[in-house]
Amino acid sequence: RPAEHESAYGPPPPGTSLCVAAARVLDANWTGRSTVPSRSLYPHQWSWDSAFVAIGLRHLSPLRAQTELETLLAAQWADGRVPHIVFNPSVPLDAYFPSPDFWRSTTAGRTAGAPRTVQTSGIVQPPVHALAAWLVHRADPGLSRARGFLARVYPRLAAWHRYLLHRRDLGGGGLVSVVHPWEQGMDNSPCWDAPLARIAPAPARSFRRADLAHGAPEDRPTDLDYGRYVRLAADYRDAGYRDGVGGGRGDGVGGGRGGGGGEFAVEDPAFNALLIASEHALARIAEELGAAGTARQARAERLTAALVERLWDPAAGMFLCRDLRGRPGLIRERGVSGLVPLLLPGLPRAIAAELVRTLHGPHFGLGDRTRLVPSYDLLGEAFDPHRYWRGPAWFNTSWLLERGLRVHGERERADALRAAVLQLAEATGFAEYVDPRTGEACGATGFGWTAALALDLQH
Ligand code: 9WN
Repeated sequence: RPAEHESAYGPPPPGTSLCVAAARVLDANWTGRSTVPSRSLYPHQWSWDSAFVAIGLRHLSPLRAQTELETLLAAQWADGRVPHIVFNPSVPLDAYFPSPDFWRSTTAGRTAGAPRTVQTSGIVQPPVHALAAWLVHRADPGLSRARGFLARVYPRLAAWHRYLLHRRDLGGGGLVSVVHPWEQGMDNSPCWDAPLARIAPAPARSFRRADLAHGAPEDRPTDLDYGRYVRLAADYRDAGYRDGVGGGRGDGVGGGRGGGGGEFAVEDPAFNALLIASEHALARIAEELGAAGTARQARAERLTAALVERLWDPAAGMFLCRDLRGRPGLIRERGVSGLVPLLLPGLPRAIAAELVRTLHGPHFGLGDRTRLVPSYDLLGEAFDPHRYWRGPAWFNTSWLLERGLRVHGERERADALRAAVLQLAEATGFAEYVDPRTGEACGATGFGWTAALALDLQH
C-alpha cells in the first residue's frame, strides 16, 4: 500500500470500480456538512460513523473529511462530551427514534453544557475521532495546515478525552465506562445481556420504534431490548445527563471512588482501546502543532496497562467486558469488542499473539468458517448470524482488526481480511452488516462506513 499522502490525488488506483461505487454511496449520504450512515435507517449524523467516514473520505476529498469532523465537534457539549447523534433539523421527527424531543438536549442537558443551537443526543460513542483527525491530516498536510485544521480540532479533541477520563472512570481503575449499550456502539451484543437484565424496561406502548419501518425485525434488536435502552436513556436524561460523582483522577491512572451513576456501567475493551489509539494520535497532533506529546504517550501507555490489568482474560485468550454494577466482575461472553485491542502497537507481544490465535480459532473462525470477523462467538449460546450485534460481521470491526494484524506483523492474514472486506463490501452493495458464514447482506445497504472503509483499504 502506498503512503497515505501519495494516494490522496493522482490517477485512480486499480480496482477503480469499487472506488467509484463507494464514492457514489458517500456522495449520496453527504448532506453538505456531514454524512449520514444510511438515508433510510439513520438519517442524522452519528459520532463514530463520522470518524470512520472521514477516514475513507480523505481519499476522495480531504476538505470534506475535515468538514465531517468539524461539524461533529461543533456540537460538542461544554463538559467535553461529543454526542452520539447530531440531529438534522430538516429531517421529520418520526424518521428516527429516539428523536430530539426524547433527548431534549437543549433543556435537560443545559447544566452539562449542551449546545443551544443544535439538537443532539446526550450519550456518547467510541472515541475514534483523534485517530481519524490524524489520518485525515496526513492525507493532505498542506490543505490541513492552510486551513488550521489540527489547530482548530485539537482543543476539542483534548476536552473530549478529558471528559471521558475525568467523568467516566466509574470503576476507579483508570478505564472509561459506558453507561448505555448505544454508547459502546454494539447495541444488542450478548455482552450486555446480564447487565441489561437488571433494568426494568419502559413499557412498549410508551415509545414507537422507527427502525422497523426500514429493517427486517429479525435483523434488529428485540422490543424488550428497546424497552431497556429507552429506560436507561430516559433515566440519564432525567438526571440532567450528570455523570456519577466520584470518578477517577482524570489522568488515566485511576484513583476514583467509583460512586454514583446509573444502573448500567460497563468497562468495554473496544471503547477503551479506541481511546488509547486516539490518545496516541493526539500525541502526534500535539507534536505537529509544536507542543510536546510525551505526556499523552505516557498516558496511553498507562491506559494500556490498565486495560490489560482489568480486562484481559488469559483463559478466554481475549479481553472481556467488566460489569461494575450488580455482581461486579468480568462478563463471560466473547464479543468482537474483546479482540479490538489488537490494534494497539504497545500491547504486550504474548497478548497480541494470543488475540491472533483467538481470532482464527473456533470462536471467531476467521479464514476458516468466516471471512469477516463475526460480532460474537460462533460457539456462544446466544449466537445468531442475522441479529445485529449477536453474530453478524460488521465492516468497521474487520477494518480495525485488519489494522491490528498489520501492526503486529501478520501480513498474510491482514491481506486476506482486507481482500474479504473489499469483495464483500462491493458484492453486498455496501451492506451495513453480513451473515459471517455466508456473506449474505443484512440491514441497510449504501451504508456510510462500509463504503468509506472499503475505500480506505483500496488505497
Ligand atoms: C443507535 C449508526 C449506528 C451505529 C451503531 C449501530 C446503530 C443505533 C441504532 O447504528 O446504532 O445508536 O439505532 O441501532 O449499532 O454502532 O453507530 O450507524
